[in-house]
Amino acid sequence: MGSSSSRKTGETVIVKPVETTEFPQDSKQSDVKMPKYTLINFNVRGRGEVSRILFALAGVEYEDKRLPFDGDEWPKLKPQMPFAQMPALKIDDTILCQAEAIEFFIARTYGFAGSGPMDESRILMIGNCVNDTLAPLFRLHSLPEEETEAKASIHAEILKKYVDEQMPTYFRMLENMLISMADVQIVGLYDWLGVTGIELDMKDYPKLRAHKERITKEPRYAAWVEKRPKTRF
Ligand SMILES: N[C@@H](CCC(=O)N[C@@H](CS)C(=O)NCC(=O)O)C(=O)O
Repeated sequence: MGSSSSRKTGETVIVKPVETTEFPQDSKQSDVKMPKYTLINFNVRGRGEVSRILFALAGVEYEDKRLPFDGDEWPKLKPQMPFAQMPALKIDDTILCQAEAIEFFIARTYGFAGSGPMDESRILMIGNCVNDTLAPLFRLHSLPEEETEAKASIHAEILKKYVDEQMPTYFRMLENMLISMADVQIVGLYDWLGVTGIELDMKDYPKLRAHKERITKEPRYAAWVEKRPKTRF
């Protein structure tokens, strides 16, 4: 094999074209058919909103099907849902349920699940922490106004668990990642905290403030918030 050191100055070097493997015609980008997505949920942000935000961030079209709480539309549809609950995501003729599984599908498909198994697992770890915090928040939300003592104790539980014990770790883990599903889940948590009247004093948490700004100022996120149906939660 002739080495470059044996070439004379000015000698024409013939570069043999590298043989390439042609992609089969049907897998070329232009021929890829986008699935038809339908996200089905009640007419609330609720457990469907992280998925809606992920779709907005990805710039992906989907049908945002919202059912009223009353009327017979949901009772009729319920038996067709895998676990008789919403949210659900139809991908052409396949149906997924469980909010976090749906979020993960969208995240994984459109690049919001980090890169590789460790990022994915960390994202799911944070998602589980967010869900742990949401559980008492939902309890709080369903308590009648006069249950002030019970409400105060749930408030305290949420703040201790979330703000003091878990939040600092979220941010250490998310720091080096591009926007992920976990960021959107955390922003969804702020939304729920606001709905249940929990004031989160962010002044001592510059990372938390910066995180919230980073996500909520993302132009596609902001545009979705502007145009989404206005619901109480
Ligand atoms: N773990 C499920 C909970 C789903 C759930 O509780 N769905 C409620 C609405 S948020 C529902 O479908 N309620 C109506 C029913 O059960 O008939 C998830 O995360 O998707």
